[in-house]
Amino acid sequence: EHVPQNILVTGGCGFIGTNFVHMVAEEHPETHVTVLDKLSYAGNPENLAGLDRGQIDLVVGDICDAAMLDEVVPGHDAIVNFAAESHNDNSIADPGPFVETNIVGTYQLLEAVRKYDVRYHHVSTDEVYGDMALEDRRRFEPDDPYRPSSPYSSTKAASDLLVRAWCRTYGIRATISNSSNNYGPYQHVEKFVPRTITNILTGRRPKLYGMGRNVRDWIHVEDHVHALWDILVRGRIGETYLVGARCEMSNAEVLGCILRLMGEPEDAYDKVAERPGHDVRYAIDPSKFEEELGWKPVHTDFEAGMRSTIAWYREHELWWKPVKEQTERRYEAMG
Ligand code: NAD
Ligand code: TDX
Repeated sequence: EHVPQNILVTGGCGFIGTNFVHMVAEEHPETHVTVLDKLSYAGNPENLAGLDRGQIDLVVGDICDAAMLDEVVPGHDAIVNFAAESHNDNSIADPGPFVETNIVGTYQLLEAVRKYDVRYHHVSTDEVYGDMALEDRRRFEPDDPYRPSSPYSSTKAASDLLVRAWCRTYGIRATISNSSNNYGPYQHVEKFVPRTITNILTGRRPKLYGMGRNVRDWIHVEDHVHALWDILVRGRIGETYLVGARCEMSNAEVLGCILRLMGEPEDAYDKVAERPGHDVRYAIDPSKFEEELGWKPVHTDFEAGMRSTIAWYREHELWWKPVKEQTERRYEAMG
């Protein structure tokens, strides 16, 4: 077990990164955190408001900027990389930034890790494995082949492969985690769960892509960030860990749950055009991770987790309201 003293958290002003930094602030006050974030449309520095600036610093910068990394990386004993373009629909509309940040950005981080001998954890997604048929009862396992479908997931897959190669060839000390779909506080309103909640809160009808039969495997973000800490501190170098909470649900079921909890009629939504190339089903088998590191999800009741997530969006209108209109306009422009 090695508890890092000084972590660089890239993308720490986004959804999962913010939750990770809050967890470290609350549970590991002995660990200093430098957040490095470009503050793209998805990053909000207000997410760090109220945290002790003696423990948590913010540097605004781009992970693709090697000269900046030469300034910032030395002195840190670990990097946890959340910085990414993360939204599939955006990647379909304009893949360029995904290639840049997800692939080139990871490459620049790996070069800095190699140069300054820093422990590296790479936050990735179950989407690198592609999808499975609804009838298929299998779940993804760590050694399954990579078969990404979207521009987003293909750039995440590429970044994972760079990490594996740098580990084997240069002996960098790295781990990778591939988690399933996260939900919880601080998620951008472009994503399905917060988009649905804030559509209802602003008098818009939620949108369901296609028939809504696509299955996602859901994990509460607080469970994910605890898993990441465990991997950072106790994970085996070179390993890939699958982080999930065994919670497969169709999009129609998730939407139905939100409508019910918010007191809306069950048919108060619009069916809209299918996402091009839409992955049918994701499901991961977290057994190896659970057995090896003794991690267990706490938020095992999806409805309870969703109730508290809805409450968070009700209470934090000032956080999401300023970007809601532009997000919906962007969806309209995508057609
Ligand atoms: P997000 O889009 O909410 O946040 C990304 C953050 O990275 C933002 O703060 C943004 O400003 C920053 N960023 C973007 N480009 C950057 C750059 N070039 N340099 C520095 N900072 C940059 O994403 P998220 O949902 O928190 O996802 C974090 C990571 O977790 C991503 O790698 C994503 O692929 C992975 N992941 C997400 C989910 C999920 O359900 N959200 C599931 C599995 C894996
Ligand atoms: O309005 C919507 N209606 C809808 O039916 C939106 C925004 C989405 N959907 C569907 C598409 C997906 O099947 O809901 C499902 C979830 O969509 P997203 O929230 O866009 O997530 P997904 O594409 O599954 O990817 C997410 O999980 C894996 C994250 O955005 C990725 O960063 C992560 O890697």
